[in-house]
Amino acid sequence: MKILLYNPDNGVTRNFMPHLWMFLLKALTPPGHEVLLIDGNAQPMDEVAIAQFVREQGIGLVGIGAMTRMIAKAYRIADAIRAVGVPVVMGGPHVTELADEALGRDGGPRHADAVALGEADETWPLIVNDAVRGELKEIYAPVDEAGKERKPSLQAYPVIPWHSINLDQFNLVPKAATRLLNRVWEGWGTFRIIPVESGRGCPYGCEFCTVTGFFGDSIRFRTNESVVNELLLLKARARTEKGQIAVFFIDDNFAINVKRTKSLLRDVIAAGAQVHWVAQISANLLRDEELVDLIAASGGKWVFIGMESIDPANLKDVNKGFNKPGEYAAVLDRLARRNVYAITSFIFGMDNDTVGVAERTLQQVRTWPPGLPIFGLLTPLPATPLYKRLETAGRLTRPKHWKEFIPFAMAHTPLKMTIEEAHDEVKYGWARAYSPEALAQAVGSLDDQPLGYRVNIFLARLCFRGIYFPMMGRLAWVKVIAQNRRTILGLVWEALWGRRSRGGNPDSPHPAPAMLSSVPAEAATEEEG
Ligand code: B12
Ligand code: SF4
Repeated sequence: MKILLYNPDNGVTRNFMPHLWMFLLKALTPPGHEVLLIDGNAQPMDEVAIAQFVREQGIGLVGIGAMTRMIAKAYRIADAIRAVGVPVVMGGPHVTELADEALGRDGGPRHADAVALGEADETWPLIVNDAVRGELKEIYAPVDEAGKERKPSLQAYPVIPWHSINLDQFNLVPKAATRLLNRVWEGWGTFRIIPVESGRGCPYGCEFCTVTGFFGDSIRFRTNESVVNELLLLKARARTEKGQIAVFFIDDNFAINVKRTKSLLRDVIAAGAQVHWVAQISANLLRDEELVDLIAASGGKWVFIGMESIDPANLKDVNKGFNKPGEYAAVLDRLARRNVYAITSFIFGMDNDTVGVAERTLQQVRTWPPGLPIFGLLTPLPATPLYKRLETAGRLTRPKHWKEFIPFAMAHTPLKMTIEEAHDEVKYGWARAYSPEALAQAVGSLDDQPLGYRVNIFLARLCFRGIYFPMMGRLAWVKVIAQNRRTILGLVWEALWGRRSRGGNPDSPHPAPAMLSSVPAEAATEEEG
């Protein structure tokens, strides 16, 4: 049977990384089937196009996975596929919590023939076999013989055949640039960020998060050997195709068991399996100097830290009191001393937030080593403790917000500001943190570092900017490049003619362009609304 696994686009921007579930389920599919993957973020398709694809390809089963924010699109696509007579099975966090919605048992239309609840590592092969026999059940739950919930062990993790999987749709180097880059900068024809998991589960139970409920508070790990082998496979692929591969360890808290993380990173180093990697680690676990040494030595470049707020009252409200804003700066300095930088994630619209929260947050951010701040709004995801609290208090303004997904829009009223004010805060955060002045300041704050680090921070910021600012078309890129021309010129200048002393090198035959590397921090607050 031909099977299609499909992940809808997020409706806002192009995702920078493929979704792991598709590769994992492909690897877990019983032999004898052909599995095709389409990630809507890389290959956008509408309902008509996907229905036509399914018909033309003779697909016998479609699996769709989606987060809450993509579920409306997922349902539309599922409807179109079912209309041409092909069964659809849906999985992932949203339908796990609201299976009745997908199955049309809540009074609404039916979108899926079957739903896979929770982790589907063990149920997926059963689903495929049932589909072959035309005997799909409505619900597949990961339970043992006694009907008790069973979380899959990750000890016998499948080998994802990264060496042979077609990853054409996931090259971050734009097609137009591939040929040029291949010629002038060997080894940069492709650049892919690949999701790898080393473990699952997080016991912290933050109020807005689905992870503790979904993966359970029992933490499970793959063996070090299986993770190391996967990294070696990816490294080998990058070498053969003369491209770059970076890994995103998608574990919710990569250092949740510090002892085990250290042992994994030591094994990575010993096996020569270092690749550049990113991982999510909570700030409290980054107090350990030895851990941070190992992060840097094993290829760690960026750590995603869910800081959420600089206000301890907010953190306490959402059960994240283990985050201590007072130690954020020390944690980030500890990382930056090893040239590891942070993606610092903030949530606005929390109960203790008032107007000006974005600027207050940015004032702190500007005192930290340069990183990639990101801003979102507190969102009541189904089945989270937050959802229940707001529902009970009658504060949900759009209780089924996912049915009509609106990016960066609140679904409840914050306590100390209006919904519009919360929206303005998030816009302000993105606009100021990624203004040309802020980008120049980030590059300038690394003035004592080699050029490579500054280029790295600049490119990372430029690309990350696309999470909020639409940068899909060529025109949008041209505009961004024009806005940031002074920083770009400064970096290019240094790459071509070497480092310029402050005020310009009097002996240089080339007059130095005005570099923005010395733009004062305050300038970053004076642009774009
Ligand atoms: C990596 C990641 C990202 C990446 C991008 C996603 C990517 N390309 O992988 C980044 C960092 C960009 C990201 C961003 C966001 N993320 Co995110 N992310 C994750 C994370 C940490 C890992 C996802 C993963 O690969 N898990 C491992 C795989 C194996 O698990 P899985 O996807 O759940 O798949 C299993 C089952 O669900 C099931 N399954 C899944 N799909 C299907 C389909 C079929 C057919 C079947 C049968 C089974 C099945 O089988 C799989 C194997 O057991 C999860 C948390 C988590 N641990 O899952 C959050 C998570 C998915 N993210 C979440 C959220 C909310 C977001 C953001 C909205 C955050 C924000 N406020 O900005 C953004 C939105 C991004 C966007 N694209 O629009 C939520 C989603 C909750 C929900 N109900 O929707 C999660 C669960 C975390 C949380 N805080 O609750 N995210
Ligand atoms: S620490 Fe992160 S993954 Fe764990 S419960 Fe909190 S938000 Fe979710």
